[in-house]
Amino acid sequence: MAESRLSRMITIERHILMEQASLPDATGELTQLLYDIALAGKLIASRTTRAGLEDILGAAGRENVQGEQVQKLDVYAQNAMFQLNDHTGRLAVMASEEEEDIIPIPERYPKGKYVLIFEPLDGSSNIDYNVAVGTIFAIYHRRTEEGTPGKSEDVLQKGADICAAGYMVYGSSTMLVYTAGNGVNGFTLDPAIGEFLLSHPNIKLPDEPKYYSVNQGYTKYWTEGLRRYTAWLQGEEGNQHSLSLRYIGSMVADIHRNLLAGGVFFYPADSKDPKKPHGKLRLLYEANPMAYIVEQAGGYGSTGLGPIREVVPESLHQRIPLFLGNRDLVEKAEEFITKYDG
Ligand code: AFP
Repeated sequence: MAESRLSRMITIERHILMEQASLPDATGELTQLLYDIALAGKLIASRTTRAGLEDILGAAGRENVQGEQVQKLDVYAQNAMFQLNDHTGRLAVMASEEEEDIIPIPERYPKGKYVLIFEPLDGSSNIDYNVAVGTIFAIYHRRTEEGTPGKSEDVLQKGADICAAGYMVYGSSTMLVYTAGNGVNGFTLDPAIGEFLLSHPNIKLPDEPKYYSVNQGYTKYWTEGLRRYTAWLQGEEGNQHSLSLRYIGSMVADIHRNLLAGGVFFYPADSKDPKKPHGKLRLLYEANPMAYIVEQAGGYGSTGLGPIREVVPESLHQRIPLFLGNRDLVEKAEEFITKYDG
Protein backbone atom coordinates (compact mmCIF):
# COMPACT_ATOMS: atom_id res chain seq x y z
CA MET A 1 0.00 0.00 0.00
CA ALA A 2 1.34 3.48 -0.88
CA GLU A 3 2.63 5.52 2.03
CA SER A 4 0.13 8.24 2.92
CA ARG A 5 1.08 11.92 2.92
CA LEU A 6 0.23 12.13 6.59
CA SER A 7 2.60 9.33 7.52
CA ARG A 8 5.41 11.21 5.74
CA MET A 9 4.69 14.38 7.72
CA ILE A 10 7.54 15.04 10.16
CA THR A 11 6.89 17.44 13.03
CA ILE A 12 9.82 19.07 14.76
CA GLU A 13 9.18 16.92 17.81
CA ARG A 14 9.41 13.75 15.76
CA HIS A 15 12.51 15.00 13.99
CA ILE A 16 14.34 15.90 17.20
CA LEU A 17 13.41 12.50 18.66
CA MET A 18 14.70 10.75 15.52
CA GLU A 19 18.00 12.65 15.85
CA GLN A 20 18.16 11.74 19.52
CA ALA A 21 17.70 8.06 18.71
CA SER A 22 20.83 8.17 16.55
CA LEU A 23 22.95 9.38 19.49
CA PRO A 24 23.61 6.53 21.92
CA ASP A 25 24.43 8.81 24.91
CA ALA A 26 21.49 11.17 24.49
CA THR A 27 19.30 11.53 27.59
CA GLY A 28 16.51 13.47 25.90
CA GLU A 29 17.23 16.72 27.74
CA LEU A 30 18.52 18.53 24.67
CA THR A 31 15.46 17.27 22.80
CA GLN A 32 13.17 18.80 25.40
CA LEU A 33 15.13 22.03 25.46
CA LEU A 34 14.83 22.40 21.68
CA TYR A 35 11.15 21.68 21.93
CA ASP A 36 10.67 24.40 24.57
CA ILE A 37 12.50 26.86 22.32
CA ALA A 38 10.23 25.89 19.43
CA LEU A 39 7.24 26.58 21.66
CA ALA A 40 8.64 30.03 22.51
CA GLY A 41 8.99 30.57 18.74
CA LYS A 42 5.30 29.79 18.23
CA LEU A 43 4.31 32.28 20.92
CA ILE A 44 6.54 35.00 19.48
CA ALA A 45 5.26 34.28 15.96
CA SER A 46 1.66 34.65 17.10
CA ARG A 47 2.54 38.11 18.49
CA THR A 48 4.61 39.33 15.55
CA THR A 49 1.76 38.62 13.14
CA ARG A 50 -0.43 40.88 15.29
CA ALA A 51 2.16 43.67 15.55
CA GLY A 52 0.12 46.31 13.73
CA LEU A 53 -3.03 45.35 15.60
CA GLU A 54 -1.36 45.83 18.97
CA ASP A 55 -0.77 49.43 17.94
CA ILE A 56 -4.46 49.89 17.27
CA LEU A 57 -5.51 48.07 20.41
CA GLY A 58 -3.14 49.84 22.77
CA ALA A 59 0.37 51.27 22.86
CA ALA A 60 3.24 49.56 24.69
CA GLY A 61 3.00 50.03 28.43
CA ARG A 62 -0.79 50.50 28.35
CA GLU A 63 -3.60 47.98 28.62
CA ASN A 64 -5.18 46.43 25.54
CA VAL A 65 -8.88 45.72 25.17
CA GLN A 66 -8.52 42.41 26.95
CA GLY A 67 -7.19 44.32 29.97
CA GLU A 68 -3.68 42.87 29.48
CA GLN A 69 -0.54 44.98 29.56
CA VAL A 70 0.69 45.54 26.00
CA GLN A 71 4.38 44.77 25.80
CA LYS A 72 6.87 45.78 23.21
CA LEU A 73 7.56 42.77 21.04
CA ASP A 74 11.18 42.46 22.03
CA VAL A 75 10.20 42.44 25.71
CA TYR A 76 7.57 39.82 24.96
CA ALA A 77 10.10 37.68 23.07
CA GLN A 78 12.61 38.00 25.92
CA ASN A 79 9.99 36.90 28.46
CA ALA A 80 8.79 34.00 26.33
CA MET A 81 12.31 32.60 25.92
CA PHE A 82 13.09 33.07 29.60
CA GLN A 83 9.83 31.87 31.13
CA LEU A 84 9.57 28.73 29.03
CA ASN A 85 13.07 27.71 30.05
CA ASP A 86 13.73 28.96 33.58
CA HIS A 87 11.99 26.19 35.56
CA THR A 88 12.63 23.03 33.55
CA GLY A 89 15.83 21.92 35.27
CA ARG A 90 17.60 21.69 31.94
CA LEU A 91 19.55 24.96 32.16
CA ALA A 92 22.39 26.18 34.36
CA VAL A 93 22.19 29.78 33.19
CA MET A 94 21.00 31.92 30.28
CA ALA A 95 22.24 35.07 28.54
CA SER A 96 20.34 37.37 26.23
CA GLU A 97 21.20 40.27 23.99
CA GLU A 98 18.51 42.19 25.88
CA GLU A 99 20.06 41.73 29.33
CA GLU A 100 23.24 43.32 30.59
CA ASP A 101 24.34 40.41 32.81
CA ILE A 102 23.98 36.65 32.70
CA ILE A 103 20.47 35.50 33.59
CA PRO A 104 20.51 33.15 36.56
CA ILE A 105 18.01 30.34 36.96
CA PRO A 106 15.75 31.38 39.85
CA GLU A 107 16.87 29.88 43.16
CA ARG A 108 13.71 27.80 43.60
CA TYR A 109 14.31 25.80 40.41
CA PRO A 110 16.82 22.99 39.78
CA LYS A 111 19.94 23.79 37.77
CA GLY A 112 20.67 21.70 34.68
CA LYS A 113 23.59 20.90 32.43
CA TYR A 114 22.94 23.22 29.47
CA VAL A 115 23.47 26.91 28.79
CA LEU A 116 21.08 28.89 26.58
CA ILE A 117 22.23 32.06 24.82
CA PHE A 118 19.75 33.98 22.72
CA GLU A 119 18.83 37.10 20.80
CA PRO A 120 15.07 37.27 21.43
CA LEU A 121 14.11 39.53 18.54
CA ASP A 122 16.72 40.31 15.93
CA GLY A 123 15.83 43.11 13.54
CA SER A 124 13.28 44.59 15.93
CA SER A 125 13.69 48.09 14.48
CA ASN A 126 12.07 46.62 11.33
CA ILE A 127 8.83 45.61 13.02
CA ASP A 128 7.02 48.87 12.32
CA TYR A 129 7.61 48.31 8.59
CA ASN A 130 6.27 44.75 8.45
CA VAL A 131 9.69 43.30 7.66
CA ALA A 132 10.73 39.80 8.74
CA VAL A 133 12.43 39.52 12.14
CA GLY A 134 13.82 36.55 14.02
CA THR A 135 15.03 34.83 17.19
CA ILE A 136 18.51 33.29 17.37
CA PHE A 137 19.70 30.73 19.93
CA ALA A 138 22.78 28.72 20.86
CA ILE A 139 23.07 25.88 23.36
CA TYR A 140 26.27 24.84 25.14
CA HIS A 141 27.18 22.33 27.82
CA ARG A 142 27.91 24.03 31.11
CA ARG A 143 31.53 24.14 32.29
CA THR A 144 30.95 24.58 36.01
CA GLU A 145 29.84 21.90 38.45
CA GLU A 146 26.42 20.39 37.80
CA GLY A 147 23.62 21.30 40.20
CA THR A 148 25.16 24.69 41.08
CA PRO A 149 24.10 28.07 39.64
CA GLY A 150 25.75 28.75 36.27
CA LYS A 151 28.41 31.44 35.98
CA SER A 152 29.87 33.79 33.36
CA GLU A 153 32.41 31.17 32.33
CA ASP A 154 29.54 28.92 31.24
CA VAL A 155 28.38 31.64 28.88
CA LEU A 156 31.76 32.90 27.65
CA GLN A 157 32.51 29.84 25.52
CA LYS A 158 33.94 29.66 22.03
CA GLY A 159 31.50 29.02 19.21
CA ALA A 160 33.51 25.88 18.47
CA ASP A 161 31.93 24.35 21.62
CA ILE A 162 28.28 24.92 20.65
CA CYS A 163 26.19 21.77 20.81
CA ALA A 164 23.10 23.09 19.02
CA ALA A 165 21.97 26.34 17.44
CA GLY A 166 19.11 27.67 15.42
CA TYR A 167 16.84 30.53 14.54
CA MET A 168 13.20 31.26 14.04
CA VAL A 169 12.30 33.67 11.24
CA TYR A 170 8.94 35.42 11.41
CA GLY A 171 8.31 36.28 7.78
CA SER A 172 5.66 35.47 5.20
CA SER A 173 5.55 32.20 7.15
CA THR A 174 7.28 31.28 10.39
CA MET A 175 10.25 28.96 10.06
CA LEU A 176 12.52 27.28 12.55
CA VAL A 177 15.94 26.22 11.30
CA TYR A 178 18.26 24.30 13.60
CA THR A 179 21.29 22.07 13.78
CA ALA A 180 22.54 19.82 16.53
CA GLY A 181 25.71 19.03 14.60
CA ASN A 182 24.15 16.65 12.16
CA GLY A 183 23.23 18.96 9.28
CA VAL A 184 20.71 21.77 9.10
CA ASN A 185 16.96 21.24 8.87
CA GLY A 186 14.18 23.77 8.36
CA PHE A 187 10.59 23.55 9.58
CA THR A 188 7.64 25.70 8.58
CA LEU A 189 4.92 26.49 11.08
CA ASP A 190 1.52 25.32 9.95
CA PRO A 191 -0.71 27.81 11.76
CA ALA A 192 -3.77 25.61 11.24
CA ILE A 193 -2.40 22.83 13.44
CA GLY A 194 0.21 24.83 15.40
CA GLU A 195 3.05 22.48 14.42
CA PHE A 196 6.44 23.05 12.86
CA LEU A 197 6.63 20.63 9.91
CA LEU A 198 9.84 19.58 8.18
CA SER A 199 9.87 21.56 4.94
CA HIS A 200 13.59 22.02 4.19
CA PRO A 201 15.49 18.81 5.03
CA ASN A 202 19.29 18.83 5.06
CA ILE A 203 19.85 22.42 3.91
CA LYS A 204 23.10 22.93 1.99
CA LEU A 205 24.33 26.21 0.53
CA PRO A 206 24.00 25.95 -3.27
CA ASP A 207 27.35 25.80 -5.09
CA GLU A 208 26.35 28.70 -7.33
CA PRO A 209 25.67 31.64 -5.03
CA LYS A 210 23.22 34.38 -5.99
CA TYR A 211 23.48 37.20 -3.49
CA TYR A 212 25.76 39.40 -1.43
CA SER A 213 24.27 41.23 1.53
CA VAL A 214 25.79 44.20 3.28
CA ASN A 215 24.78 47.72 4.24
CA GLN A 216 26.46 49.41 1.30
CA GLY A 217 25.36 52.80 2.63
CA TYR A 218 28.43 52.60 4.88
CA THR A 219 30.96 52.28 2.04
CA LYS A 220 32.64 55.55 2.96
CA TYR A 221 33.50 54.11 6.38
CA TRP A 222 35.16 51.01 4.93
CA THR A 223 38.77 50.00 4.46
CA GLU A 224 40.30 49.56 1.02
CA GLY A 225 40.16 45.77 1.37
CA LEU A 226 36.41 45.86 1.99
CA ARG A 227 35.74 48.20 -0.91
CA ARG A 228 37.76 46.06 -3.29
CA TYR A 229 36.11 42.88 -2.00
CA THR A 230 32.65 44.36 -2.62
CA ALA A 231 33.75 45.41 -6.11
CA TRP A 232 34.90 41.81 -6.65
CA LEU A 233 31.44 40.57 -5.61
CA GLN A 234 30.04 42.94 -8.24
CA GLY A 235 32.14 41.33 -10.97
CA GLU A 236 35.16 43.65 -10.87
CA GLU A 237 38.68 43.15 -9.50
CA GLY A 238 39.25 40.24 -11.88
CA ASN A 239 36.02 38.41 -11.09
CA GLN A 240 34.06 37.01 -14.06
CA HIS A 241 30.81 36.71 -12.13
CA SER A 242 28.68 39.26 -10.38
CA LEU A 243 26.22 38.69 -7.59
CA SER A 244 22.98 40.56 -6.94
CA LEU A 245 22.67 42.70 -3.84
CA ARG A 246 19.96 41.93 -1.27
CA TYR A 247 19.94 43.52 2.18
CA ILE A 248 16.95 43.51 4.48
CA GLY A 249 18.64 44.78 7.65
CA SER A 250 17.32 41.82 9.65
CA MET A 251 20.28 39.48 9.97
CA VAL A 252 18.16 36.35 10.42
CA ALA A 253 16.14 37.07 7.32
CA ASP A 254 19.21 38.02 5.27
CA ILE A 255 21.08 34.88 6.25
CA HIS A 256 18.03 32.67 5.82
CA ARG A 257 17.67 33.82 2.22
CA ASN A 258 21.36 33.36 1.49
CA LEU A 259 21.37 29.92 3.10
CA LEU A 260 18.73 28.81 0.60
CA ALA A 261 19.94 30.78 -2.42
CA GLY A 262 23.70 30.85 -1.79
CA GLY A 263 25.71 33.98 -1.10
CA VAL A 264 27.53 35.98 1.54
CA PHE A 265 26.29 38.23 4.32
CA PHE A 266 28.74 40.58 5.99
CA TYR A 267 28.70 43.20 8.68
CA PRO A 268 32.32 44.33 8.77
CA ALA A 269 34.27 46.58 11.10
CA ASP A 270 34.00 50.19 9.94
CA SER A 271 34.88 53.68 11.09
CA LYS A 272 31.29 54.90 11.35
CA ASP A 273 31.10 54.93 15.12
CA PRO A 274 34.38 55.07 17.07
CA LYS A 275 32.58 53.39 19.99
CA LYS A 276 31.93 50.35 17.77
CA PRO A 277 35.24 49.61 16.05
CA HIS A 278 34.27 45.96 15.48
CA GLY A 279 30.95 46.53 13.72
CA LYS A 280 27.52 46.14 15.22
CA LEU A 281 26.81 42.46 15.63
CA ARG A 282 27.48 40.43 18.78
CA LEU A 283 29.74 37.44 19.00
CA LEU A 284 27.66 35.42 21.45
CA TYR A 285 24.11 36.09 20.31
CA GLU A 286 24.47 36.50 16.56
CA ALA A 287 27.85 35.59 15.11
CA ASN A 288 28.51 32.24 16.78
CA PRO A 289 25.11 30.57 16.31
CA MET A 290 24.80 31.80 12.73
CA ALA A 291 28.36 30.72 11.91
CA TYR A 292 27.61 27.24 13.27
CA ILE A 293 24.45 26.94 11.19
CA VAL A 294 26.16 28.22 8.03
CA GLU A 295 29.08 25.83 8.55
CA GLN A 296 26.75 22.90 9.12
CA ALA A 297 25.20 23.82 5.76
CA GLY A 298 28.63 23.60 4.09
CA GLY A 299 29.65 27.28 4.38
CA TYR A 300 32.05 29.25 6.52
CA GLY A 301 31.87 32.02 9.13
CA SER A 302 34.85 34.38 9.45
CA THR A 303 35.77 37.62 11.19
CA GLY A 304 37.60 38.53 7.99
CA LEU A 305 40.81 37.30 9.59
CA GLY A 306 39.89 33.76 10.65
CA PRO A 307 37.08 31.51 11.93
CA ILE A 308 34.50 33.26 14.13
CA ARG A 309 34.00 30.13 16.19
CA GLU A 310 37.64 30.13 17.32
CA VAL A 311 37.35 33.56 18.95
CA VAL A 312 37.55 33.32 22.75
CA PRO A 313 34.85 35.65 24.11
CA GLU A 314 36.05 38.28 26.53
CA SER A 315 32.77 39.87 27.46
CA LEU A 316 29.06 39.16 27.20
CA HIS A 317 28.20 41.81 24.65
CA GLN A 318 31.38 41.77 22.60
CA ARG A 319 30.92 42.84 18.99
CA ILE A 320 32.69 41.22 16.08
CA PRO A 321 33.03 41.76 12.31
CA LEU A 322 31.47 38.91 10.43
CA PHE A 323 31.35 37.30 6.98
CA LEU A 324 28.99 34.34 6.58
CA GLY A 325 28.09 32.26 3.57
CA ASN A 326 29.56 30.13 0.81
CA ARG A 327 33.10 29.17 1.78
CA ASP A 328 34.81 30.50 -1.37
CA LEU A 329 33.11 33.90 -1.02
CA VAL A 330 34.09 34.21 2.64
CA GLU A 331 37.66 33.10 2.01
CA LYS A 332 37.87 35.74 -0.71
CA ALA A 333 36.98 38.37 1.90
CA GLU A 334 39.85 37.12 4.08
CA GLU A 335 42.15 37.35 1.06
CA PHE A 336 41.25 40.97 0.28
CA ILE A 337 41.44 42.06 3.90
CA THR A 338 44.82 40.41 4.43
CA LYS A 339 46.18 41.86 1.20
CA TYR A 340 44.97 45.46 1.49
CA ASP A 341 44.27 46.07 5.20
CA GLY A 342 46.83 43.79 6.84
P1 AFP B 1 17.86 45.85 15.32
O1 AFP B 1 17.51 44.61 16.12
O2 AFP B 1 18.17 47.05 16.16
O3 AFP B 1 16.85 46.14 14.26
O4 AFP B 1 19.25 45.52 14.58
C1 AFP B 1 19.27 44.51 13.63
C2 AFP B 1 20.68 44.09 13.35
O5 AFP B 1 21.34 43.78 14.53
C3 AFP B 1 20.78 42.93 12.36
O6 AFP B 1 19.66 42.13 12.34
C4 AFP B 1 21.00 43.61 11.04
O7 AFP B 1 21.68 42.81 10.14
C5 AFP B 1 21.76 44.85 11.41
O8 AFP B 1 21.36 45.16 12.73
C6 AFP B 1 21.42 45.99 10.54
O9 AFP B 1 22.18 47.09 10.90
P2 AFP B 1 22.37 48.35 9.93
O10 AFP B 1 21.09 49.11 9.99
O11 AFP B 1 23.52 49.11 10.54
O12 AFP B 1 22.70 47.84 8.57
